[in-house]
Amino acid sequence: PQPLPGLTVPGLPADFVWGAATSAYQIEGAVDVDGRTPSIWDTFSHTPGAIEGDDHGDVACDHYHRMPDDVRLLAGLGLDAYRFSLSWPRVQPGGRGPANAKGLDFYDRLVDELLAQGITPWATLYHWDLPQELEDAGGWPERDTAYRFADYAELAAGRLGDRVHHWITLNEPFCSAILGYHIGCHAPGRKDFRAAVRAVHHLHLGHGLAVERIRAVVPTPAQVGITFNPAQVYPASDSPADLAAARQADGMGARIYLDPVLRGRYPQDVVEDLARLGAELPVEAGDLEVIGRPVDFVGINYYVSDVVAAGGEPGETVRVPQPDRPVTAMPWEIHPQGMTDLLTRISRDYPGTAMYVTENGAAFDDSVYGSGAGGRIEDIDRTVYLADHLAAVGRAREAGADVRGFFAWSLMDNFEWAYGYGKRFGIVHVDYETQMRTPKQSAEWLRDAANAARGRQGS
Ligand code: GBH
Repeated sequence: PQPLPGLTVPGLPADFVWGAATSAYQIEGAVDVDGRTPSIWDTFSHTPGAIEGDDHGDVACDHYHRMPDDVRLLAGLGLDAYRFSLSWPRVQPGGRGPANAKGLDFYDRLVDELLAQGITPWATLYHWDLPQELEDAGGWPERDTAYRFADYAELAAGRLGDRVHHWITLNEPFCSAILGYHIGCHAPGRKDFRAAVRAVHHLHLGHGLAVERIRAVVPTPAQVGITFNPAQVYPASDSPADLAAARQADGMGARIYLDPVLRGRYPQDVVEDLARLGAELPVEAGDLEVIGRPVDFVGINYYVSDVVAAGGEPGETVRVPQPDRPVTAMPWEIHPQGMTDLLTRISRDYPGTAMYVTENGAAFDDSVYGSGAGGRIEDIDRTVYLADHLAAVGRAREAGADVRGFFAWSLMDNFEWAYGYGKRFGIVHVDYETQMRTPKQSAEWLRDAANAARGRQGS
């Protein structure tokens, strides 16, 4: 059996932020409680065949009803910070008009419980659960959705901003736009590339408008950022065709998101690639000033890297599997060095960017020993995965990247989108029959590694 990784992660300073993350639809359940209306994920998950096993988030981890216990659990893990998301249709049913007091009350109580336990709340405003009414009006491909998002951001930040000082506007706009509107494996399940490209721009616009509205209502020291999952691309060979494919994949997977927010413009090569594919970013005068407003940090979610080659058709790129890399249960390839390369590359190409790893983690088929309160989950593979990726963050820091924290995905097993409940990313096990939570060995390791880092003199 593999030994537990050591607790000392080189390169992480004493004030490094250690946290865990979740999102609303993946854990809350209570989908029709206290005035919440459906989001695109309610509709999508109840579409037969859309989700593995036809699973849905109606109950999920029942976190809406178990929140105080879950916060106590989190406190027991000794982490500094908790990243959660707000359900837009809970806070503002239908996506328009006044706030729903009962919906906001839930997050108000969550924040107070966290602060009472000494845990810093990090609030994500949009982790993919668009109110269904706004999708019915056209969704993110429509410009109006960006304005609706800014209104919602102001409602949420206005209520919580006296206590929540860390705000993330969007989680992974790539997934919202491309998986939701182009590939169709995520809500709302559309398959329209041009619409997806419009969605990219309107997500960015919504972000920029929201940054301004949040800053207007949250007193200093508000920290406002956005979370991306930028592709980390390597060319399959040095051939001109593969180098061109890698450039294109990097443009569509990383720079189309990073450049407008961090440089205030879209990359010209991406604009040209899109034009060849018959798509266009619907940029209007002034949009890029709004989108390029300074952020305080960028959140980076990292799971996999991509080796890319030229495809058969001109302009086609293909992802080349790397059989020598071990895989998780997804099965996604494990490549910690990709995290180092991604973080150092961002710090080189976008100088001065403060980063937090807002998600990293893995699904594995956990072995559960015993049951009930005496149960034990020795998830050595997840523990090693987290340790190897934290070490990768340490190396990026030593190479000069300003990475200030790491949030494990996820605090607990939850609704893994199109994969349903069969894939478990938690550092805490959830028994979906009883809703019992059991911290896994990885949670204990993370707690001890965080403690070891805090005990060290600054580096
Ligand atoms: C995150 O997205 C989400 O923010 C979170 O809600 C989710 O639970 C978590 O990840 C785990 O999935 O097939 O090898 O090419 C992750 C986005 C997009 C990352 C698809 C992996 C495909 C890998 N993912 N990508 S591969």
